Amino acid sequence: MADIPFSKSISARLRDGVFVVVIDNPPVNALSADVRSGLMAALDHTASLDAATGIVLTGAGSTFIGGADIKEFGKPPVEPMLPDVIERIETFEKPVVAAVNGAALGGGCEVALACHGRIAGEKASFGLPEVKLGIVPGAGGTQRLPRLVGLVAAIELVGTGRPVKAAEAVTLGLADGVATAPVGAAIALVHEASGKPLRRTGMIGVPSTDPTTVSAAEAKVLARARGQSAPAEAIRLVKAAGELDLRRGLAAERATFLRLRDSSESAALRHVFFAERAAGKVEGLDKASSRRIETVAVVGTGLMGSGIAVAALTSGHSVIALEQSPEAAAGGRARIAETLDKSVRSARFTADGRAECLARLQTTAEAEELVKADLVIEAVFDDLTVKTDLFRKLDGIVRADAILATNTSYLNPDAIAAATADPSRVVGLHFFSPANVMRLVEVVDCVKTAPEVLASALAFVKRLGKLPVVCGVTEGFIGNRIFSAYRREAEFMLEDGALPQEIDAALEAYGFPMGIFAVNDMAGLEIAWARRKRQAATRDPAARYVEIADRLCEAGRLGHKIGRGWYAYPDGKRTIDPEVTAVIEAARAAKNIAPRIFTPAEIMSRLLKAMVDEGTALLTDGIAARPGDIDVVMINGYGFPAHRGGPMFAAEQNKGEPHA
Ligand code: 3H9
Repeated sequence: MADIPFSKSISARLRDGVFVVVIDNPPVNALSADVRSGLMAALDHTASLDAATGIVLTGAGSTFIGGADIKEFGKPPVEPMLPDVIERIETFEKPVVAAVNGAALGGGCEVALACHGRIAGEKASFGLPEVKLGIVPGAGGTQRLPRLVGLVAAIELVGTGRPVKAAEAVTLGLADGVATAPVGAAIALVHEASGKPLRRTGMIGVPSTDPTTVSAAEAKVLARARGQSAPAEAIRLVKAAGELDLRRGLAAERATFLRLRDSSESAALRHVFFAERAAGKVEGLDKASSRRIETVAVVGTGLMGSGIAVAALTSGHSVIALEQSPEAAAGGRARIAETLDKSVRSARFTADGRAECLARLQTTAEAEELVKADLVIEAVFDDLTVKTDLFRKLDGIVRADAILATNTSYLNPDAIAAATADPSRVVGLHFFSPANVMRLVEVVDCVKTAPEVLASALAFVKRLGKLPVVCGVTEGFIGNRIFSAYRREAEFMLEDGALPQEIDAALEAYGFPMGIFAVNDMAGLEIAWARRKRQAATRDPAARYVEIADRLCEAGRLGHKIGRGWYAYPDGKRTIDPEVTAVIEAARAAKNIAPRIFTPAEIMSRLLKAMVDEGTALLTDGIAARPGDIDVVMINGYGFPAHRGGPMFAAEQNKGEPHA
């Protein structure tokens, strides 16, 4: 029997007496209007089709259903609405089983939850990630999930948006089984369920749970929610599932979904979603020209180098780590193994995976070994002479088609590239520390970088599972340049009357995990101090310069690791230190500045303006391609709260007045 089309993206075929309905709406089978109407039509058709015992729902390609179509948000609603399709599935007179071939997310998970059975393929995952978009599930997720997995697991999954893989889904009771061929197994389940009372999820009672355990689960999720409202709303609705009947629970959920969908928090998070996907794209760049990178060499195995090595190993690459001596190479191997161990301990990685990674790692002190590398990333001391010497040497060793990447944070990569005979093969890959954890990588398109080298670097960063943002050459690239600008503004305010703890409190209330002075303490004050000293000779003497940080460094206050910086850290706890206040007051007195009071709103307004002004300059100079790229960098590298959308988005929303 041929496929029967029900809409552009829905078709079905009878297989072993079961109607197999396939959702084919690339790229992720989102539940667009055409999918919803096609599903309704397929259900109507099957109801009257005597030859069909029931339905199996599955997705074409590698996704089951990626959720509601986020691009439809904010547009006039088009019937049928998703909750109606889902109700039709749940109340359908014949068995409907989901064959979950890939990700079942958001509305996709809600469709699966309403089916009378769920078979997970080996690549399946289930998740309700709506809170990450500033909303709650809007088609029954908060009401049906706790009926299958209980309140505690539902609070965690809905409150954090964490997806679960096939095996965990079965353990939780979310899936009925895992199969290599999920459609076949789902067909068998339809036959098994036929003629028996159907298991309608909405009719199942929510298992009763000890209220203390529920409160503990709630507190754990809310502790991580940091100023976002969606997680608390999602938890309230999950708990309501234990108290209200399905109809009233669904009505409460829908009302909350619609309210949050129109909120500024959700608009910001949707902006971030699309900005992250746009960031790695370069207009006119031929992705197909990228070279396959299998063997990666990392030069230097300090904190950054070993983190990069781990990121490359865990994403399936072979790694050659080069050090200056056999002893240092052995030390590097130990550091990489220890980082892998940590990943195993924090469940980011399995013990088997660790052993397999170490088998793909070669550590050496012989630079000639790098002839095997497709890509060499240097992560040595950030000094121009050290790096140019290294690149000159590498240039004579590596293959002609190998790519050379520098991980410099502040040096000019064009100057590093100039040390090679072929600067077109040089690109910047600015990782953030710890490089095996942080997603952001600034991919620096140097003046002479060849397009295929840039395309290869982007593809490599994506294969690492990381988030590439392309930027041009400028001191500090996108992130550190903006960071420097707003740190300068923070220091101006210090001199004018604000204290570090007041500035940090304003940033933290806005949603930053840590204020800028606390961040400086964590990073250590010595690197920026060394830079200031380097720049001293060329600094414009007429430009305002705040000396407070220099005074702290001279007093040995180099940050958290020695227990003293902008704060004191007795027992590791951040504490206001009168000695710092005295240094600040002395600096004000030396310039005859009469301190004034700053409100948190003024502090934030000035810091955001500094970020936006610098961001605008980066766009004007062509260093960043889109305002969204700047937002993505600040959110993923510098703790800017995602639910504010990034500095450029916040400024745009507030029409020139960036403080929301
Ligand atoms: C929801 O469901 C609400 C319901 O509770 C209630 C409704 C009433 N819509 O990430 P990728 C695009 S809220 C539209 O690179 P991957 C994406 O922009 C939704 N477009 O692929 C990109 O486009 P482009 C809850 C979407 O393989 C392309 O697809 N669902 C959607 O790395 C490829 O994306 C979510 O939050 C969408 N829902 O990962 C899931 N999703 O090529 C969000 C993706 O033009 N999606 N696009 O740049 C994801 O997490 C990942 O995309 C997924 C695939 C894991 C599915």
